[in-house]
Amino acid sequence: MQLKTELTQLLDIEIPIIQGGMAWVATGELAAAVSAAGGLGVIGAGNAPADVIEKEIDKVEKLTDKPFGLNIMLLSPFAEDIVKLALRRNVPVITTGAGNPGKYVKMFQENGSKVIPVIPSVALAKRMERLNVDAVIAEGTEAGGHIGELTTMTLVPQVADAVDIPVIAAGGVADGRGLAAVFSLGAVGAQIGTRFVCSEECIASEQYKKAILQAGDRDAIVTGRSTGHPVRNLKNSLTRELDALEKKCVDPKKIEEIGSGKLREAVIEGNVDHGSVMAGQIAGMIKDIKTVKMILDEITENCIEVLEEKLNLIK
Ligand code: TUI
Repeated sequence: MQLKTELTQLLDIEIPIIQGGMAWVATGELAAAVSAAGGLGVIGAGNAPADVIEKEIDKVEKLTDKPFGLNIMLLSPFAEDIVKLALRRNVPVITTGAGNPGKYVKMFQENGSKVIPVIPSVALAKRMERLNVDAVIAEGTEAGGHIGELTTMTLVPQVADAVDIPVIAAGGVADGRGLAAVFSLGAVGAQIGTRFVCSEECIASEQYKKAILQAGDRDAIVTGRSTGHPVRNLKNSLTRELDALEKKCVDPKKIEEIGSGKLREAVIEGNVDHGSVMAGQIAGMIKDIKTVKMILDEITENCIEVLEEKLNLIK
C-alpha cells in the first residue's frame, strides 16, 4: 500500500516525506538514498561555498535519476552563489531556511524548479503564498538547528487554515505516528531531519549518531536566544558554556562567535562534547541506525497501520 497525497503528486515522488536539508549532514549520499527510496532527498548547503555543494549535486545525479532538492540557508554568506548554482544545475526542488526567499522565487520557478520555503509563522506563510511558492514547510520549535517559537501542533493547523497551498509539517516527526498526526493537522506530508542522521547512509561521525541514540526526551535544548538566532542542540559542555554567558548578558556577537564552526566540529570531527550537536526534540525516541530505505518503509507502513486503526474509533 502507498500514501498518495498532494505532495507525492507535486514532486513526483512515492512517499510524502522530504528529508531535512541539514548543514554538513545532508550530503549527496544521504539525499540520493532518500530520493532513491521514494522520498525527496535534499542537499543542505548550510554555510558551504558553491563549489563544495556542486560536488554534492554531482553525487546525487550519479546515484539516482529521481527528483531531489537543495536547501539554501539564507543566512549563509554564500547564499547568492548557491542560488546561481541551483539555477545553473536546474535543481528540481529548492527549499529555503532561516529567512525570506522572496527575491528568488520567480527566477527559480521560471527555471523550472519548485520552491518550498520553511516558515515559522502564519504571517510568513501568507507572504510566501502571495509570491506563488509551490508549498510551504511549517517548522515547529521541536526541530533541530535554527528554530522558530511555535510548536508543530499549533503552527501546522493555523498555517493550513491560512493558506491554500500545500503545507508540509516539520519538527518532531520521526515515525509513522508522527506522520499520521501531521496529516490530521492538515499537512500533506512531513519533513524529517533527526531520524535520517541515524541512518547508515548519513556521513555524520559515529559520535554524533551515538549522541542522538543516547539522548533522552529533555536533552535537545535551545541556546542563542539572545542572538536572535536560537538553535536547538543536544546538551553538552558547549551548551552549558553558552547558557552561562547568556545568563551574564554577554554581547550576543561574542555568543555567535563561540558557536561558529561548531557544527562541523561535531558532525565531521566527532567532537560531541564541545561541538554543536544539532538535533530535534524527537532525538529521545531514536534508538537505532538503519538504512534510509528501512526508515522510510517503516514510517510508511506504521503510518498506514495507525490511520487504519484510528478508523476503528468511528462507530
Ligand atoms: O534553517 C533551519 N534550520 C537550520 S539553519 C542552520 S545553520 C545556522 N547555524 C547557526 C545559526 C543560524 C543558522 C541550522 N539549522 N530551519 C528552517 C527555519 N527557517 N527555521 C526557522 C526559519 C525561518 C526563520 C525566519 C524562516 C524564515 C524567517 O523569516 C524571517 C523574515 O525574514 O521574515
